[in-house]
Amino acid sequence: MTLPERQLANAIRALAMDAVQAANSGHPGMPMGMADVATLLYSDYLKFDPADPAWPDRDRFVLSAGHGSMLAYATLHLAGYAHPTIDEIRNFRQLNSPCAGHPENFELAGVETTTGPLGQGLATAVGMAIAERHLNAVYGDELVDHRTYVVAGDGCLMEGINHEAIGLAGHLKLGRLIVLWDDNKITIDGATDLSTSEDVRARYAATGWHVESCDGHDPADIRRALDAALADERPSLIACRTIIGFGAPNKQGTSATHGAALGVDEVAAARETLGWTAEPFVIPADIAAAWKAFGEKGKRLRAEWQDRLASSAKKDDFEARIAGHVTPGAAFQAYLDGLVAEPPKVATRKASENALTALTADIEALVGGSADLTGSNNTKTSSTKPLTRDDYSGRYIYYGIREFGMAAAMNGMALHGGVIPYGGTFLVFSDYCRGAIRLSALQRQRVVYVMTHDSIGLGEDGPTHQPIEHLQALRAMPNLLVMRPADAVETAECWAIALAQEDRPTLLALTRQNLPPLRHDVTENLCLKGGYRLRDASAARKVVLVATGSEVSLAMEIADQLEAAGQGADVVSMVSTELFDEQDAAYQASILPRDALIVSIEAGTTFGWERYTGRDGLRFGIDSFGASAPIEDLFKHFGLTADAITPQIMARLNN
Ligand SMILES: Cc1ncc(C[n+]2csc(CCOP(=O)(O)OP(=O)(O)O)c2C)c(N)n1
Ligand SMILES: [Mg+2]
Repeated sequence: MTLPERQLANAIRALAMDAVQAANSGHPGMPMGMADVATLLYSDYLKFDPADPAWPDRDRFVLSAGHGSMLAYATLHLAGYAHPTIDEIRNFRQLNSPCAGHPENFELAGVETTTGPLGQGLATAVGMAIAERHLNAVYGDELVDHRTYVVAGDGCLMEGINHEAIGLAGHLKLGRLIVLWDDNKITIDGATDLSTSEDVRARYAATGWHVESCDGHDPADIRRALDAALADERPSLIACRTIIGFGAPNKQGTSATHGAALGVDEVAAARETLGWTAEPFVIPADIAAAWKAFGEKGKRLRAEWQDRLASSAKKDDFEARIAGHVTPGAAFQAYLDGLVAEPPKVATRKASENALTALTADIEALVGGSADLTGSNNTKTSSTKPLTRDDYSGRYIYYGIREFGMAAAMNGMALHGGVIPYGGTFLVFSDYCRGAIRLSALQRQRVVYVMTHDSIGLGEDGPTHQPIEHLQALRAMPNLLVMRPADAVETAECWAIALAQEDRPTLLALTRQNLPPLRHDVTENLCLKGGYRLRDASAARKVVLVATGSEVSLAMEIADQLEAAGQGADVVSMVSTELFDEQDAAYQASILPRDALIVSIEAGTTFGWERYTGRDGLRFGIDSFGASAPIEDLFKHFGLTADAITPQIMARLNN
């Protein structure tokens, strides 16, 4: 490097303050503070090739402190990625610019993950580091050998998810994970000593991490710390002591630089202080050339990697693995046929395990796990041996009691590629994962959430464990497929659908209690329609009973009673409202005809079911918290029995 590092870093500072000034919105402090660290990372450490941002063996760079998005946009631009262009940076935070307020993985190649909700970027990076080690164990150093770098702020380290994430990473000894902490002692409200007196280094050390500190504005010291991190076999935290807003003479070191434009005068003063004479959005040619040269090493490394791949016996397998298009194989078909031959009365969580047993045998990319509920979620199969610090080739992760950490790690695995993650907990604890489920959906990632104990049907554990509002709350989330199968056949169909969703996560809501078999044909995956007629009315149709999961068999009982009273009733299994909503209007009308009384039955909130029943329909569910009791008593107590429901439907029909 012929230019002083400081000048190269000032290119980041200038772009950050000018873009934020132009938008009159954004966060200049963090990019200006971490510019020196980022410059050294890009010049000497990060393995990347701007010509192929998706190169599977690239290092992953995660900007966990997503508010500092201009750091990501500036470095990608300067390093020579096709995007963002300088015009796109000029339009920072404006409609149609890929330079969104916070980095979005679907806007820019090179943004490895969407960040902004503090702490989650780091937790996602843990999943990337797990996927890297796993694929390394499967394909060897010659095809998979890269690192995951994270830039995280005080906020990322303060969030609760941070502790879940580093606990998992320390335990699994993810030595290729390096977190660069922007230790600027400032957050929005002011100095960090307003709200914390934690010894962060000690916490990381106690969690099995290697910890370094450095002066984040001294390239030689940053280099020393990074070299020490590379040499250590534990995951590393590097506390980079920095000054937020470095270079803005009157505002640096204060929260005033955190999240607002510096102002015209302060930007001018910063130019003076930094010795930066170029006009806004202009990068002097020598500095631009030096930045572009950073990618040269990666270009060569990628070419060498490409050669190794071309001559590898594992080439086809590896490429298919990264492409990630999977279809259930022979074992799965045999399992389906067995369900028809001998229909089982099982809980859908058990049916899920049975489907998974077949799927994990055929599909190596599936990596499962549970947040300490393996025996309850039924997520482990004979094909998935534990993934441990001593054997990363395993395909089952004991996440511990870390639901949020698990969900974020699964996002990281999916984003990394080569792995299709699924993981379990109780449905009620989807609340604990919700922030990460939301990022699965926003980032369009194939993550499968196996959420069992999906209603009061779990019985004695009581209201803290009984989901009420969860199904509808999850259905309200865009781009999340929520599926609640009614028996073993539907559960298998749901799994096949989940694996085919390359651009969205799926959440399977599964029962603890046994359910009778309802489907006796597997020629067509009926769950693909989201809602379908499981049973036709015998008498002239007056009623359509729309139920999900465990309540579909209840609807069948009610239909029997209605038919006995001369009232024709269809039964619709509404396994996924999202998929049903995607069907054409004619299909929807054929399933939910306007001339029938539509009745919804789900052992959860009735909120939102008007969407299908109309205001004139009937909705049966639970609009309070549950209770602790045996299952039969609970369904009776909450009025979810045929004997309680049928008379109410009859009364409405006779009205
Ligand atoms: C989960 C979450 N909570 C709150 C915020 C809002 N927020 C954005 S940045 C920030 C302060 C973060 O402080 P720090 O990480 O030290 O960033 P710095 O001010 O040093 O740039 C907050 C509270 C957020 N983005 N995510
Ligand atoms: Mg800070």
